[in-house]
Amino acid sequence: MKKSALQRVRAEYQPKLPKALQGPVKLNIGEATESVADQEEIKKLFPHTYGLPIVQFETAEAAERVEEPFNVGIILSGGQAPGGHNVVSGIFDGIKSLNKECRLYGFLMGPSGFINHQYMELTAGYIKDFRNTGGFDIIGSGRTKLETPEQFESGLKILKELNIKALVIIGGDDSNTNAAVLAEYYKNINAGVQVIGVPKTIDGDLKNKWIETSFGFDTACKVYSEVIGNIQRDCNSAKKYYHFIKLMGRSASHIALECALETQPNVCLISEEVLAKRMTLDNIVNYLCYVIAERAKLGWNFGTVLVPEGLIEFIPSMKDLISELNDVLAANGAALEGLTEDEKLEKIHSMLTPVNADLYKSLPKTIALQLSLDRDSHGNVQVSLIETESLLSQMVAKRLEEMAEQGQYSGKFAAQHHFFGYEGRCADPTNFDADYTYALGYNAAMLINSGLTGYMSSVRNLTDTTENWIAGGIPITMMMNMERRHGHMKPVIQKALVNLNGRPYLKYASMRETLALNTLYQYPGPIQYFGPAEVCDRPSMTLLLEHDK
Ligand code: FBP
Repeated sequence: MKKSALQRVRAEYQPKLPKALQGPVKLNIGEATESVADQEEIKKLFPHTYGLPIVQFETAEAAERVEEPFNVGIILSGGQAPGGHNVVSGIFDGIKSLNKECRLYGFLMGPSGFINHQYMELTAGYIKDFRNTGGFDIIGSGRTKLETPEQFESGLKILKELNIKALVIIGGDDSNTNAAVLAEYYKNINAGVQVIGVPKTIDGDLKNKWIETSFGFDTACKVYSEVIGNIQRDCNSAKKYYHFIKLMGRSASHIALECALETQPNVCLISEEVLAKRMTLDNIVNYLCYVIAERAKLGWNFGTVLVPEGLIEFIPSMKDLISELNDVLAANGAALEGLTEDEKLEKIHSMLTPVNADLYKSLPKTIALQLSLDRDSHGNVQVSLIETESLLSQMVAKRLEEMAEQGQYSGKFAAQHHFFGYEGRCADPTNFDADYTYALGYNAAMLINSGLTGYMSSVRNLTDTTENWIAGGIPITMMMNMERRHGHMKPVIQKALVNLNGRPYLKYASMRETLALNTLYQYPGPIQYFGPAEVCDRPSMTLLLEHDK
């Protein structure tokens, strides 16, 4: 692989570890735990891994010799997130620090590699080229769900063949839920295999009291904030466009909120607020038109609007429409095949209940078609494929015309559209993510050596210096509750949506009116890997505010 200058120099970066992990470790065992809700049900479903204690590492006086070398397997699961490669190098360095003969195997292309026995050994020479880089290309990732006993048994065969004592699953809330189910399964059959989870996702929605942030969120938001800042400079220079910028985050609006705190756009929509206030699409459009009309009065026919990717599913009326569309499409797939676009729209329209049919008809044709696209393997609409940013701008343009006719608006409106998502998922990790992921991986190795299973690697106190980060493990069952998924009650890790009583949201809400009716853009600039700590090591605003910093 030909390397860029930055790649060559950045490869030399040595991620910082918390003090507790810098030498031999001692395990501190806390009190027994309970799940966050539905204790009885979760306990029944996880009889062997429920109620485990929180554990924390401390510096030990002397290293305990690890006589027997052991082997570890890893899976990268779901969407890419910056720092995954450093989790891998952290695990590698961690197990090698215990015994040079320990080996690390990577299952290829996500859980499917585990089930289908596709793997490779990760050696020092191979890992070297991936240290401090973004991406998951070291072994690839995939979205196969690891959830059936047949898959667990198939995986167990290869684990036994390779003499693997522990499997590390690096994934989001669903993958870590599955890690807990797998840990329980292996414990129940005495398989002699431990399972450890690592919290990953740029969406930032795998977090709670014990997992302060998922890795990748910091880097992805900084990439998006850089380009939003650049667009804002362009916007303020030419003063002729409204930029509608959609930001990834399948469900929660953490990314949009973080970028708003970093860049101070004129508007940032927050899906969780839309749901809480039971706002309609019209309410949102009217609010945008109010801001645009007020700015026009000041002579400003330009601005920026951040739109979270998942917005459409949080608008109650759209949610109802999408849900009915899911059923209609599932039941009538054959009848819709081969129709022209117009025929398809007409046919679907005729099959919807009157309220949903009206809403469907009111949507721009492109959006109605996007809503009628094939569902993912779980029957869900693929929100990242719906151009919400253009839906909003088209509806705004129409409404502004009406307002102009009624003498309520006299500006000019021209829109530009952007979608930022994939470009942030494989960026080279920030110093924060590089250190955090390396520590999560190294810590996972120590959890394995302590014989634990059903734990998530946890590194906390993240707004303090790396030295003072707290390393340990949290029983995954502790983060679980029961939720209805695809018609059945299932034990799952609670997804963290934007908390409307939390400091990050309240901070943005307190500035909102001022930002809308002024031009107070902030320009964060590109991620810096070398230079003053206040520029290079600063964690996300969300994390700082959540910890009252
Ligand atoms: P994970 O939750 O698996 O980390 O993925 C997050 C995400 O980046 C979402 O923000 C986005 O909606 C989705 O992945 C896109 O998925 P895909 O890569 O399959 O297009």
